[in-house]
Amino acid sequence: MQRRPYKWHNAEFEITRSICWSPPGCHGGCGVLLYCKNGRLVKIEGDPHNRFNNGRLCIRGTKAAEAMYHPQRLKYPLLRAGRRGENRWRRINFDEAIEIISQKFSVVRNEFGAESVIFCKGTARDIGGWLPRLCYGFGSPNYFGLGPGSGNACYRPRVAVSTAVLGGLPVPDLGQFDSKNNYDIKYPVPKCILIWGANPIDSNPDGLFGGWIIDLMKRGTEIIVVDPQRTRLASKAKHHLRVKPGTDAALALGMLNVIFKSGLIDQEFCPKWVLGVEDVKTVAEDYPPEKAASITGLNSSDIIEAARFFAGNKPANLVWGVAIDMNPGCLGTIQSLLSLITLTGNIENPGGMVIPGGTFGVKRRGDDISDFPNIKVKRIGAHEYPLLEIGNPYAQPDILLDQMETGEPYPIKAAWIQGAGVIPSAFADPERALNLFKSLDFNVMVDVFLNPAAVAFADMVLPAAMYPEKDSVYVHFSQLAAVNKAVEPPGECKSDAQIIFELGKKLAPDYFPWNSVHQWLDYRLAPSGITFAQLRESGSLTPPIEYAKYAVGKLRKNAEPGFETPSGKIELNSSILKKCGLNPLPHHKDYTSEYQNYFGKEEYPYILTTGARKPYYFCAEHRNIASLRNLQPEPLVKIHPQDASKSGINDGDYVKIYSPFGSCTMKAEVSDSFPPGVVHCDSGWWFPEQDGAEPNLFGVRGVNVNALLPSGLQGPGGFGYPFRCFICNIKRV
Ligand SMILES: Nc1nc2c(c(=O)[nH]1)N[C@H]1C(S)=C(S)[C@@H](COP(=O)(O)OP(=O)(O)OC[C@H]3O[C@@H](n4cnc5c(=O)[nH]c(N)nc54)[C@H](O)[C@@H]3O)O[C@H]1N2
Ligand SMILES: Nc1nc2c(c(=O)[nH]1)N[C@H]1C(S)=C(S)[C@@H](COP(=O)(O)OP(=O)(O)OC[C@H]3O[C@@H](n4cnc5c(=O)[nH]c(N)nc54)[C@H](O)[C@@H]3O)O[C@H]1N2
Ligand SMILES: [Mo]
Repeated sequence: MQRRPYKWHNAEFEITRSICWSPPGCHGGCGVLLYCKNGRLVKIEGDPHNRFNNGRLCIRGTKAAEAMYHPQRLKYPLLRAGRRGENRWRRINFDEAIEIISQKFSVVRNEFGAESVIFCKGTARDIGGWLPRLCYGFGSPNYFGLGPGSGNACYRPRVAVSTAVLGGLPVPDLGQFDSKNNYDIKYPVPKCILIWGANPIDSNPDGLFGGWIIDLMKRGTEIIVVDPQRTRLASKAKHHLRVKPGTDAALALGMLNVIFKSGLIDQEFCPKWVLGVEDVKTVAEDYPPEKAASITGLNSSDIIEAARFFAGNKPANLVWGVAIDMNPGCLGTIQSLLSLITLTGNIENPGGMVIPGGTFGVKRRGDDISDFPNIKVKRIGAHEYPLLEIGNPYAQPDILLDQMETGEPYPIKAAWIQGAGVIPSAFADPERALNLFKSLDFNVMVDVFLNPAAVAFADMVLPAAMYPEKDSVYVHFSQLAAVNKAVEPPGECKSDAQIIFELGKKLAPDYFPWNSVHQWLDYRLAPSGITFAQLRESGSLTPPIEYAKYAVGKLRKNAEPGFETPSGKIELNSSILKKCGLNPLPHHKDYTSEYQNYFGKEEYPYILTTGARKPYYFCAEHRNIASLRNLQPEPLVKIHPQDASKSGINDGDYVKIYSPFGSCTMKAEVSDSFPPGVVHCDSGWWFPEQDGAEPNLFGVRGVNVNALLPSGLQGPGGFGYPFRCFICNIKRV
């Protein structure tokens, strides 16, 4: 292990090596050098020695100090002083805060049961490693991911279905792993990357650095982009398939049809390791390219060419994004895409898709519920949606809202919300969600700024430290690294882990035996055999990669060859999905047409897609960071020139976007970056500079596109939501 100090001096600077992580929000992983002067962070640079980003850094990454030293930053615990919504607060100290919370939560536990307290995180990242222990240790099974809430429609559907079908989440081998240990295998540049519903060079989601794709393109990789939007990557693609939102599964099935007909199924891999090939073929026979073309709005010749190119150019891999999950039909899409990579033999091959072997044994997500025998009650949604228990289990937020309303089978009384916004991001039908959270007895939020939801329903707000102000550990498939503190946090801000630790000591002391968070860090790192002190000196560690692990029994708990599924094979006709009462095979269902037929194609002629990522904002964050806000001061709705002229809308006009359920108003960007018939609205907007008190709530109401969506539209299995395939109409205001 290489050793370098993690802190050093250069001229007037003290420099700390660290990892850019939330807060401020980022899925992160970029190595950074934090330049400090007199105890203040003055400059951030990408760390050239970190293999993840090789010195590169995005615009938000360079601006973290602006967030840290922002005048509106939360610095002390706040206790609500007025009524909820009045935005009046009283400063208290941390010990008082912890005392009040533990008393309130204990009362609920005694009177109603621990399950009546829910523990939620959002897209904020350095929480998931810690919070499950507090939740389960307290005795509640109800650990939620509210990023987003509706339909659990981010990442979790892909993890659950992949785990059911092939025993784990396959990730694209983009050269990010350390292949030094594989002496006989040289990393081959993938011939093709299929980028589907993802825009990784702007989003860099979940441990995937978009720059790796650009590096590979420079070495000859061709890309196929499936996205209605002409993204920067799409503009450089060999094939850009501008699929009609919500019809992805039909396209994937059309491609499978071509691949079967062209004899491009991998005849070495499939007979040995895959079940259900014939069943998938039968499904795909129903989607000849002409039919797929008419459903998806594409040309059949483009579908044929793209399918042949993908299947005929091994190794190929798949970079898939959240657009897949933002459709009630996501299970069918995910199954279809897993079929595409499996049937072309791009599983566990160099440059294809690999099922990561783990990050030196360290768990990214903290503890599992199974380690807490004290919990006898099932998670919310587990009864209705057994698939939730597979892969990366969370409770189900749509059922949560229903349960908050009915109190059945038991009441919900209090919520711990750490790094989640609730509105504008997490829920469709935001007013219903707001009212239901308001109906609880006691709500705590842990954040770095006061957001609309905190004003609307929090009774206490705790201030979290930002990443340059804390020690922590970054764990992801391609990297294990220390987050190193460079400066002291302001006021009484504490790291998320520290806050959880202090509350855990009170509420679940048996599960928090340590004297400090550093001891807890060492406990989490223990499987890797190194301590936090060693890790921070070693710098970022890249896990080794091993291919074809199925052949040598390295994917199964019983050490037999094969995949960690009931049959030991990849189950494209999935026995687990079948057992969960779900369609076990790839399939397509056009929900958007159903909505349109029901509510009228004339009244709602447009398909509404939302929230495609932009580099300068992270979900609902950064609207208060002046240097970023200047780049796009207000929310935009993208409308194709043809559609704009039909409705008499000019670039820069204010436009009302409405559905049968609600509306919002945004400024028009007339642009052909989305195809005709598709309207794109930004999501996550509020105006931190405006009045926070009700009813204004920082202006969140007029610009929240989620107000157009009703609740209850989650797809089969409790997964997927039409955030990217709903219906709307537009008019100039
Ligand atoms: N800069 C920045 N980075 C982020 C975030 C952020 O807010 N800002 N958010 C983080 C989070 S929470 C997530 S989940 C990830 C998401 O990151 P990605 O998974 O990369 O997803 P997006 O960029 O939101 O959307 C990808 C593409 O989906 C397209 N799309 C829209 N509808 C459809 C459809 O029906 N089908 C298909 N095939 N494509 C469609 C959009 O045009 C968009 O280009 O990014 C993370 N990283
Ligand atoms: N219409 C539409 N809606 C969407 C989406 C879309 O594409 N379209 N995208 C959805 C997706 S994929 C997601 S993941 C959700 C995101 O939904 P949320 O997770 O609710 O995202 P935010 O609203 O940004 O709220 C996150 C809050 O956490 C705080 N925070 C950030 N990092 C940390 C941290 O490390 N610790 C603590 N304590 N606080 C932190 C931020 O300041 C912010 O207030 O939005 C979803 N909503
Ligand atoms: Mo997300």
